[in-house]
Amino acid sequence: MPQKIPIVESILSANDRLAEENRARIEAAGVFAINIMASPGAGKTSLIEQTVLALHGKLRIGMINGDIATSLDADRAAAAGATALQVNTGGECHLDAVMLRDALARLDLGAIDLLIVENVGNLVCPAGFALGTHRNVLVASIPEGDDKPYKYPGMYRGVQAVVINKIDLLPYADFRMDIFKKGIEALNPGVVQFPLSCRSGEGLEAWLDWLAGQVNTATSKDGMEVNK
Ligand SMILES: Nc1nc2c(ncn2[C@@H]2O[C@H](COP(=O)(O)OP(=O)(O)OP(=O)(O)O)[C@@H](O)[C@H]2O)c(=O)[nH]1
Ligand SMILES: [Mg+2]
Repeated sequence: MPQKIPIVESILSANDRLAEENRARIEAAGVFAINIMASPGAGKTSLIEQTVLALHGKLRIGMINGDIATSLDADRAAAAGATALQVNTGGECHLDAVMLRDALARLDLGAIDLLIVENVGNLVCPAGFALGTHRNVLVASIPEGDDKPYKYPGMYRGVQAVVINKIDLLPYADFRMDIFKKGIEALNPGVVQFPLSCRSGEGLEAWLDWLAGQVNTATSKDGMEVNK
């Protein structure tokens, strides 16, 4: 049994090394990158669509979508105005640094300011694989329930922002916002949170301001500040 542990560790450290190479490549192009993670259907692509539409003319946005199959989400991001690329993982439940490296080779980084990676819909696997992005963002949503921080702590611990999507559904769901936020605070004290609705647009402004601020701060410095 103990022999298995070093193997897992070496896979993860190989991934971390590649993630650092990805980051160097992204930064050399002056691009800021975020990794969006969430359960299936939480609203990752909807948030990307709204972000691309709202920041049109201010930031040039590239999108890499990781999905098990189809190019539906990359098509949606492209229709909103992003330079979008689809990665099909062929069954894998997450993106890893190798997949991102191969995708980066196919994307013109010189033509974008902000890269948004949409990870595979899953609240467990993506948290274990660094990609080389500057920020990890979790999209939670009201219909998933208020117990998710308690049940999926790894995901909630490893992010620098939490979007709480579908607040338009609050009147129809037994979602206790205080319990939910308490769970987040216990795992990731002080993490920035954005309750919003991609459908109604409520709350989107705060998210957009934060994101644009992150991009501007990072790209106006010599070298980017990275939260792993
Ligand atoms: N009511 C409501 N529905 C929303 C909102 N945001 C997204 N949806 C709906 O939720 C469903 C899933 O949204 P997507 O953006 O495709 O979710 P996703 O996380 O990208 O899904 P996967 O990529 O399949 O994991 C769609 O039917 C959206 O229209 C919202 O704020 N309110
Ligand atoms: Mg999607």
